[in-house]
Amino acid sequence: MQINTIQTQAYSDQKPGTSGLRKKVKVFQQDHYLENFVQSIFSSLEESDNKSLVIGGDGRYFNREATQIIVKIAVANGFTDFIIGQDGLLSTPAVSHLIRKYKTLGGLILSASHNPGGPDEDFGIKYNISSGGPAPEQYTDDFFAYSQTISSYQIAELDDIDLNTLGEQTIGNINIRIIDPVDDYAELMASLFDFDLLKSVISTGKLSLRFDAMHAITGPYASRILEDILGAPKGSVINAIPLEDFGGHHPDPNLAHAKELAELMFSADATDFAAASDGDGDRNMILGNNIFVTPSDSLAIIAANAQLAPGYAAGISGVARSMPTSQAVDRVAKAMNLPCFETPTGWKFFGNLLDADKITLCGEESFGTGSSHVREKDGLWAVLFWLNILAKKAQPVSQIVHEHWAKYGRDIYCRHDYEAVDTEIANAIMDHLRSQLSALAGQSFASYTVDYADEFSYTDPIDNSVSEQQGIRIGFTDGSRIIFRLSGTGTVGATLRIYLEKYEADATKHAQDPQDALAELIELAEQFCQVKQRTGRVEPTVIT
Ligand code: VG1
Ligand code: CO
Repeated sequence: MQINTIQTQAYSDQKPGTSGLRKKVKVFQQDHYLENFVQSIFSSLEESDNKSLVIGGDGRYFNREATQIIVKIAVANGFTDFIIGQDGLLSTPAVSHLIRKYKTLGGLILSASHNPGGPDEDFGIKYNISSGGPAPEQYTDDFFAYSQTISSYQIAELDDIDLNTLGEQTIGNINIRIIDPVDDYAELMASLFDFDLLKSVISTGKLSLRFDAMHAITGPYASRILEDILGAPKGSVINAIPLEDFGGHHPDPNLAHAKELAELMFSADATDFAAASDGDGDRNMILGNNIFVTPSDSLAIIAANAQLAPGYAAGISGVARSMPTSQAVDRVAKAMNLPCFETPTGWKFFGNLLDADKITLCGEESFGTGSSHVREKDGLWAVLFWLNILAKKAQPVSQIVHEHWAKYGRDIYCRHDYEAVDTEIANAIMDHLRSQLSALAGQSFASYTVDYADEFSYTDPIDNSVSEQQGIRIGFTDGSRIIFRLSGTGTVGATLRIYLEKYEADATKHAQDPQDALAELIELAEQFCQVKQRTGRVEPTVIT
């Protein structure tokens, strides 16, 4: 087989963010852009005898072309065994599982997750290591460094591979296995949850549900598991066909982008349970009849009820949450006498804790929940966990949530995002915040007194690696917090995220609307960061 060396020029902007390299499709389509980055990954990896890779993506525009290019570059770089999802499709958690199950060196995920897709929208690529988890910063720093000086890449002269036909294809010493994207994942889910119990309540209509796949990757997974295996009536999974542009929407499961589903759940036609997932299937939004469960509460409730699912009946070793995620899970950990870790934003920071069995469950406020079953957050896993809890407890979602709050108190929570802010203005906002930090502790603002104000820095307890500048935190003496950070997944300008949290022990105040309960903190946040004043915006782009 002919291997060609192609001369190229480095691009200066291939620095991976919170979750891989994300850019507009048009950026990826520039000459040699994708090739450069893929070669930078392979050239940065340590020499290994393991020559196998998993490849799959969320089906967005450019997924197929990118898959073909990656295979050819991988072959030229010595890879001989490939596991690829049919049509180039695999969800992020499914890739993580396949890497672990088939012990490949790693995997490439083609996705920009919750970002919109299409010729004028976003594409992304992420490398996962042999544990199944996202490449930690030591890796991504190397990829970036290599990409800045790359002068050539290697590519094999191969015909495009047939992505549609299941089974093995052999080309010389190269073995390519096209697999059903759902089979292995469905088997894993059946090993963790009580499928017989779930089937008995779902197929009989005792527990009605709606799942919005948002025309993204979880369509095939949810249709198979919820409808075919567990017997939910056909049509329970909506927007089930993956589309290259997600039907023109943001495949982002939150109250703003999964609006129809949210409206249904607050109407007379509400089902007992509803959920949605994102572009690549790792996020989840949980709703019950007349209630939205924040991701932070969802993590806490799953932790408190973990023993109800067979895969977790033996107990959990500990929990972790990203720093901006509410402290709801901390309260459960304390009551259960479990270790609880606070990590920077991004799933890669949970990897070491999971590998060392310091934690079993972890989550992020950004609609991400997961466990040690894979090394990614997992949307359908969270849905099945909730269904398992509902089936066991035989109570409505709202009762479970309110009883949880009554026991632990409620961490009233919301996030305000200002998207596509001019980068210079966004950086100036962060600098302005930094300049205030040293003087804030002890000062009072309205009914709040600042307890601490700092910039979050994380030392990984397993490998002692340090990650700095992971968000600005202002904590108050009553446990309330305001956190500011800039997104690392956006592709246009900068996105400022403001996270607001207030603890309420009094059960008579638990039914409050978060925007009302948090009004004073929302005003204070503006006073500290001046985002409205500096951008002229009157309100956040998205409130979740
Ligand atoms: C966002 C979320 C973060 C999540 C990341 C990847 O990052 O805040 O919690 O891990 O997206 O999720 P940022 O840097 O934009 O805040 V996914 O589902 O887009 O891979
Ligand atoms: Co995602």
